[in-house]
Amino acid sequence: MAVSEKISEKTMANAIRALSMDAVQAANSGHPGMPMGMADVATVLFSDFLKYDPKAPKWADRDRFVLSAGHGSMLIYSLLHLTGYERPTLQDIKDFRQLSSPCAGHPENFKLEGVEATTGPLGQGFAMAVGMAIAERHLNAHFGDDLVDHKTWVIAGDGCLMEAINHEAVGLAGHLQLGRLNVLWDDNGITIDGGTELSTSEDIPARYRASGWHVVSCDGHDFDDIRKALKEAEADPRPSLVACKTVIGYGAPTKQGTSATHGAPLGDEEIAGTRDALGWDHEPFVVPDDVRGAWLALGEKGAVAHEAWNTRLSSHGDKAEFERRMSGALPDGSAMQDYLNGLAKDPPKVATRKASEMALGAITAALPEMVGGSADLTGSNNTKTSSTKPLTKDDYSGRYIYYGIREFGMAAAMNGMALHGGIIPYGGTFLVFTDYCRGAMRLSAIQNTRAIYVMTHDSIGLGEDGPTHQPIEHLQSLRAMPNMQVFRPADAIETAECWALAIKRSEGPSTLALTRQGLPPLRHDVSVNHCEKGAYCIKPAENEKRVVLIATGSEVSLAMDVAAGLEANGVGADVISMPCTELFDAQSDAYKSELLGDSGILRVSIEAGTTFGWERYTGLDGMRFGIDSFGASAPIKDLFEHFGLTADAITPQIMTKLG
Ligand SMILES: Cc1ncc(C[n+]2csc(CCOP(=O)(O)OP(=O)(O)O)c2C)c(N)n1
Ligand SMILES: [Mg+2]
Repeated sequence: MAVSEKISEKTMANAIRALSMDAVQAANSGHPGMPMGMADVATVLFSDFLKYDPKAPKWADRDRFVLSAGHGSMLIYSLLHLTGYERPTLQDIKDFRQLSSPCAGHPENFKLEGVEATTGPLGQGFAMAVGMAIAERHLNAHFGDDLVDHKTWVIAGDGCLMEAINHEAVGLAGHLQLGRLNVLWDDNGITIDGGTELSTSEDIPARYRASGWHVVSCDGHDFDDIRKALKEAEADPRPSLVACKTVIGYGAPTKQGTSATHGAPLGDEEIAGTRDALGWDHEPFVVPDDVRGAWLALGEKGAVAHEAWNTRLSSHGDKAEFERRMSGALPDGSAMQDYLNGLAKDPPKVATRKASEMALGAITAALPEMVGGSADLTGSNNTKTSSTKPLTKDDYSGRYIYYGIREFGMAAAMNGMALHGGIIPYGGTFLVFTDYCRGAMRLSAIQNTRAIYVMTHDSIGLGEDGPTHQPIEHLQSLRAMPNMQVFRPADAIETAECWALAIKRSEGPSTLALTRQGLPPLRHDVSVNHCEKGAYCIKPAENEKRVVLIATGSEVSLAMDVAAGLEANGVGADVISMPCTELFDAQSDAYKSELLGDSGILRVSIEAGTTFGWERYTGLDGMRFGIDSFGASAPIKDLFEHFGLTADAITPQIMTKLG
């Protein structure tokens, strides 16, 4: 035990309690109960178990610590501050929840080094930690113990364990036997509405054991007992759940053990009573030097392991490659251009999901950091390549994860891998099931993670499976998500270009919306990545231009047919392929108006999804062809006819509108 002789662990934990209740009181908002309840457990974790170096928060072989119960953010802010991270400063903590402070309401990975993941949506931190633990084992299999040998620790609450995603995350971690994943459950029997008996009768340890986990429990306020349980968790080859029996709001004389401490300031009187009860007689935000010194001494311990690791790295044969992968930089090489040059010679008529598989063949061969997978739709999503052998509990070196029917868990695990670093994750399901992934996709966007969603069966073009499987509002709703780039390529060449853009995009997620049905090749030149500007003219008007047709994905070829009909009537029509509206929106006004034409031009959008939002490009006086109801079950040809998405249906309407 390296804790200072003089300062008891209880006193150290009380520093967390005091900072937490004071910060929440000052902000007049926040959650004191959880940090006060878990302060003792966290003190033991940061004393004797977690491998970290506050002077090097990004050290690649640090243990990952995820506060899945993100509402307890003052716990992690206190820990980072006390152990000597540069931020948060004491002032940052005093400014808890204010715009100027990195101590946001919930932990944000982009605001503080040391915060590994943005948490708050309950259950997702835990599920991201599963991805981190996969990443650790995978990189260990490639680079060995000398470079990659760390653990993943999670603090999760009753809520994290109750959420549906927990079932997926626990199932995946148990199946892959992620023994270095240890979850400390704040087993306080309280949620917002009151006692957990209001809403659950689940035997949680039994569920975890049945999923291949090791479970141990401890008194979360008995330091020796906590230490014993964490040792057992570390030693067990299975992922571990440590049920820490705690009292929420520990120390608050009248409110502890009740939901009153969950998410509201304790109030001046209760805080004074807590100071008495804990024997903490310091002013708000004051941590006495000896207590601070004891915490800083803990933080300094990690430098030794870090230094030893630096020495191993400096003489390691894989140093350059390891550092490249962890930095997220792409390797030099021309694999994608070579592939595109090959495509251009004889562009195939294939579904874009197939074109994606072909592109992935080239990309995964050239980029060992790509780790793919699918939520049980491998053969439909076309996500597996000859370079991506399965990642299993017996062989973590594999690069393909059979996620099972766990879309949300998959997306969260992808975030975890991307946050861990060293991996570019991609994963597939049907576009319609982005609804199941959405919470994690949103966190990809918030956290700026390079997670690539391969979403196939992107319209009624999937045919007979019918309305439950046919996305309608999905494209537009994903486009509405800030920092999510949605790509809908029109043919094999555009698909490769979109893949190249998704991979290059280190600062955020991408969704590729891909067809089930075959599409004709439209592009032949590959000298420039035309998708880079989000939209481009794929066919200029031959007659005097009166119409601009804007289409995406499978409807670009339909727009070409419509344009041919218009030209036959003497009406000039540009066809704009718009594979990525977000990238187009970022172009100059000049480029946008060059493409969309001036006010005298009729703008027409065609996309086999909701027309909602297409006024953005067509203007209110333009025309929008799409589908504003749910789909239907029928063969593809009948469906496009039924929904009026054929050249025969569209061309005359445009002619009428032109008058
Ligand atoms: C997905 C999601 N649903 C709801 C919430 C709102 N919420 C925040 S904390 C909480 C209760 C969590 O209970 P528990 O994990 O036991 O935390 P404790 O009260 O013990 O601190 C709820 C419902 C949320 N943050 N995320
Ligand atoms: Mg609770």
